[in-house]
Amino acid sequence: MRALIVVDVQNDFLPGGALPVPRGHEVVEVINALIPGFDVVVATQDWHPEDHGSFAVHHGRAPGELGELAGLPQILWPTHCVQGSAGAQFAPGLRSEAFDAVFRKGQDATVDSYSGFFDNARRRDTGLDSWLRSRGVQEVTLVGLATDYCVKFTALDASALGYEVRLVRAACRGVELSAGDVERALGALSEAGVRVV
Ligand code: VGL
Ligand code: ZN
Repeated sequence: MRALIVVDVQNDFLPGGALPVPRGHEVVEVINALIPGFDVVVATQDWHPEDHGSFAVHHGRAPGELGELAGLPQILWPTHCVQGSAGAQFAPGLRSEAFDAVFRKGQDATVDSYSGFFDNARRRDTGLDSWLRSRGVQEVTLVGLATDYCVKFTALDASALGYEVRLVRAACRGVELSAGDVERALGALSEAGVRVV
């Protein structure tokens, strides 16, 4: 069984959103076109409480600065994807009615969660792994936002969990806080056995 994992294609990650990914909106039509080719389609949704510890405002710092959260280095982000807000909704036009399940992450204010499988401190799992396993999924294809954060860490965890992992480049966009972050992410993924197609 083959699954498509649609990572964080949410309004706040589109141009004009709170944490805009350059050309993030361009993934929507590419993902819609891929959906019919898969046995199951799941999505992740960044879903933070208002007081989430990754938000720069709670540290009296500027977005993009480095802080600490859960004992880990933490990039401090603009306030984004607050639970129930318009910014947390799926992007307009995305065929979200085709999603068989949605896994929300980043709900614990004390730790960030880039991967769709586990939080960054690996305290909790989202249920995505057991959901996929119970349906006999062995191969996963990753698409969405952002290549250098949530897509990257979801792909690395999928690979470590034993799935065959593919990433469709044309269906991902990155934040690129530093120029070259996307290329470096794709390099790290290739090295981990992810097939970038
Ligand atoms: C993401 C930064 C903060 C992502 C989520 O979806 O890649 N990046 N929260
Ligand atoms: Zn987030």
